[in-house]
Amino acid sequence: MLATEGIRDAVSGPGAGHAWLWFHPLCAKRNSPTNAVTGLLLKCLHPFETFILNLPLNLPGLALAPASPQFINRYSEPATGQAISAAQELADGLGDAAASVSPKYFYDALGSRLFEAITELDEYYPTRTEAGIFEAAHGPMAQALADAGIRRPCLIDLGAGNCAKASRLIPHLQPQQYVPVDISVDFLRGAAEQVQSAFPALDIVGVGMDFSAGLILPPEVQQRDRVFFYPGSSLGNFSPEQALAFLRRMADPAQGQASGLLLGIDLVKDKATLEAAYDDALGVTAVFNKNLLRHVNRLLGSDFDARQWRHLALFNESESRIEMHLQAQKNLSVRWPGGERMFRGGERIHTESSYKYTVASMSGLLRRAGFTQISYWTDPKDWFAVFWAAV
Ligand code: AVI
Repeated sequence: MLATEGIRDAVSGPGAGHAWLWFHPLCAKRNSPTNAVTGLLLKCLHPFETFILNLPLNLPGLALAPASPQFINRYSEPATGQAISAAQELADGLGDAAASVSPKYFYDALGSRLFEAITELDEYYPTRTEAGIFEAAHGPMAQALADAGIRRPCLIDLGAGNCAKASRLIPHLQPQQYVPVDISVDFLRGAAEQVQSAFPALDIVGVGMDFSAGLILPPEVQQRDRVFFYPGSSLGNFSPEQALAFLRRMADPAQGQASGLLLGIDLVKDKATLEAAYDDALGVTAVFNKNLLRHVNRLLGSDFDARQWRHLALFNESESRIEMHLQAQKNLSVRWPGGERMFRGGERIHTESSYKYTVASMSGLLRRAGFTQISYWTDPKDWFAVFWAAV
């Protein structure tokens, strides 16, 4: 009763009797009385008088348990009719003459934590540079949404991870609903719970899904004023053709139904800065790259030995992309149920491309995808850009 005592004292003076909280059942969100922000009644019994007050829930000192976010896991189900299983996709990529594994397989629970560590490295400038842009320009960004007629957006956070970036924006954009989406389901569940603790009144719908395979969101996600939030230059992990198709799906009224997009994208810069960002002195990115082999072993049943592989990160200037590879240190073979692959020493598995754009090339891509009213903000070195694009 500690929490209510503060309120009772504020209302009726010390020693005025006892107090209790009452929640209006019609306002209560499923399993979550604390979300009934609009309908909290406090009734204070006094030896001589009765006070009935309608108070907001976020009173200082009102230490109630936070609400739980809704969580919908679509990851084990195919996101489109044509979707193939992870094991089949992995076997196909490893069987190609130029072997590859999709970078989405970096993000098991350990991979997600390793990526968090990468974002703290001195060499990995994108995360803190982007954070600086959001910090400096959240006012104009909120204004850009308002200018597009969007006041209480449904903020859809693609590849939400630890939800840290959106959490910093939520107070400025005041979303009606927050929808963190990620393939790393367990990690996302924990992160969504933390956001809910920080914003108990916010309607949160966590969605576990592989959004690279399709952007049709569950019916629990609000259809009006959808603003996709795609920070961190994750769009750069698609080829430009895939990026265009993805942005088109986002803008499509039959799929993503976006009203707008807030997009963070890394810009072209000198090769040394780019390569250091993907091959840091501590070797964290190397571990992140090799952890993919453990994840593949679990999904495919393969017998990769991470010690036999070397991390490589190179800037391919003609393609305007950083490439990450795993290179076999000697001749070796890898087996999995129903398949096998021999790798010669020096042969590579292409694990990631991270495309770098110019402001002009990204603006062009957004326009071709159907977005209009494009604005952007950059940092003082022009290393990174945040775009706002309305449909
Ligand atoms: C998530 N993505 C945008 C990161 C990037 O920079 O391409 C992934 C990453 N790979 C190595 N370091 C970071």
